[in-house]
Amino acid sequence: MPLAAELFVKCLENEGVEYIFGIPGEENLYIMDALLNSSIKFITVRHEQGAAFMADVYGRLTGNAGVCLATLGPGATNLITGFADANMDRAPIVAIAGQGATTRLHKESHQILDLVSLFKPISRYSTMVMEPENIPEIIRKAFYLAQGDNPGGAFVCLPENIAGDQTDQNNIPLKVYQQASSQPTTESIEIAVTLVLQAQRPIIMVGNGVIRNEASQALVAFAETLNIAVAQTFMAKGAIPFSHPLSLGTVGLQAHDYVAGGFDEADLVICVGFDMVEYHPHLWHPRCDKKIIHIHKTAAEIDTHYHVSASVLGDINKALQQIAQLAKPQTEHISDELRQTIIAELDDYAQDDCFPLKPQRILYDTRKALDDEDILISDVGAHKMWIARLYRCEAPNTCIISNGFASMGIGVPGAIAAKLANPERKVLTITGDGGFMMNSQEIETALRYKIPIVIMIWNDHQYGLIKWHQQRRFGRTGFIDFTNPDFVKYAESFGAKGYRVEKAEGLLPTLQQAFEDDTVVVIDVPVDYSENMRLTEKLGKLVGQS
Ligand SMILES: Cc1ncc(C[n+]2csc(CCOP(=O)(O)OP(=O)(O)O)c2C)c(N)n1
Repeated sequence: MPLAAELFVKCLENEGVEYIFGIPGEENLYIMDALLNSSIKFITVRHEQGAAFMADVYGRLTGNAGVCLATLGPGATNLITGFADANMDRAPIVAIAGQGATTRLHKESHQILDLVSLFKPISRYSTMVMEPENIPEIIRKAFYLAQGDNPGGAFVCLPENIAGDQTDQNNIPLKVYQQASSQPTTESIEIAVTLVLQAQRPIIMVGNGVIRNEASQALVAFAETLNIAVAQTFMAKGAIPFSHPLSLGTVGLQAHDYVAGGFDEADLVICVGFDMVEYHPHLWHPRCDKKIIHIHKTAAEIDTHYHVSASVLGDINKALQQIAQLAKPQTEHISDELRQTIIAELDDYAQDDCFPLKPQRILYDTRKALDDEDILISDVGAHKMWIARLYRCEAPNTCIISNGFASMGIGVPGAIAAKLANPERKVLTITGDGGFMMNSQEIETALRYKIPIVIMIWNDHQYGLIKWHQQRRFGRTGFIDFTNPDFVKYAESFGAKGYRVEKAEGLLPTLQQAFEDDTVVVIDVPVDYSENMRLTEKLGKLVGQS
């Protein structure tokens, strides 16, 4: 008779799980042992937070839930930040934790926490296996909900005594299926078409839902057919190529985006796959004076500034195709002032030889070093704001920014997962020195599994974004300074390569060399963040979320 842990692993295989990221513990010994006979590759990491971020980015890039695993108590709590990040960024993730035996869960007991309650507010589903025969249903439900219309986190814990119980041979994994998206109703399409026909100055706002639902092509066709310009949120970068004439660029950083992004002059905002956690509607719809069409798989959140005139729910591809067929093209579209400003700004700084380097110069050279399909993973901080604004992203899922939960520390583990999911592409993470030190230990993981990634650190010895906010709000700063290790020596001590950029012209050749090195490479790039306040002076206060 198979053990419950063996059935559990069979069910994961049945879901197509390729990797599990995690750290074993005493209470999940049975699972770890069952994994020895499995096709699933276990990636042993150095901190459970790293495992959760890896699962987060793997889920976001592939659409299949990334899986992370920890022991009970402290192992499970260490998963929380990366797991919450995935849940709020709507990346499918399944977290598995061990749990103490059911004979001691009712009382104070070593390392016992009520894990189901702990994960409940940050997940779509949180449960504990109480009987081995429930495992097929629980695993199916976890993946079904994590990968559903509103994707996110599912948490399952397995008490150690249940894991070691025997289970019936007939207890087998359930058939895997994902409910097909419902079709938008004719009535909702008609209402949307009427609004588009009535509009004088429509604008499209794209959120990550377009990329998640593989609707980027349909979106570009929709925009072209109707001649309507497209603004993208941070997490929708690449939904329409930056170089497309109808692309307005990425919005959501500065107060000025409301004007430069074209929202000020718009009378209709067509929100496609837009999630409110990313860019609060009061920032782009302050006067509540526009009509909104909401096209998504899930219903719109209620918000004073997001009062929708039409809600087209269901398959996003179908919705876009059907509306485009029935509506008429606009004679002119909102001007791409924001995109033109960005092109001009990048060109202005292309040869800037100041040292430390300006963010604009770094991103200009970074774009040169990466092909359109290569992947850039941003960490969280001032560098993220610059990446969101200036990185010219040409294809979906090639610039990964966490903008829902927006947790520091995602960069290094995220790059590892991105490379595992896309071994043929170059993967770069840009991180602040603060965020880098939160999960830098995963350099060892990347080296051990021979996962070549390039880590570019914007070195300013400070929590740069917080300094930016302090300068703007109070005109003085505090509590943001720290010292760094020698990043080159630090990298080398792991067996990775380390480079320090010592002049502006040095960056591009160093990046090119780093990708040729085909190992884990750390590049220390001193950055000049005095540009932050200059941007604020030019474009108004920073509204992008940290
Ligand atoms: C885990 C976590 N802690 C704190 C914050 C708040 N926060 C956002 S950005 C930031 C500073 C980031 O500093 P650094 O990594 O050096 O990047 P920089 O801003 O200098 O580019 C902080 C503390 C956060 N988003 N996530």
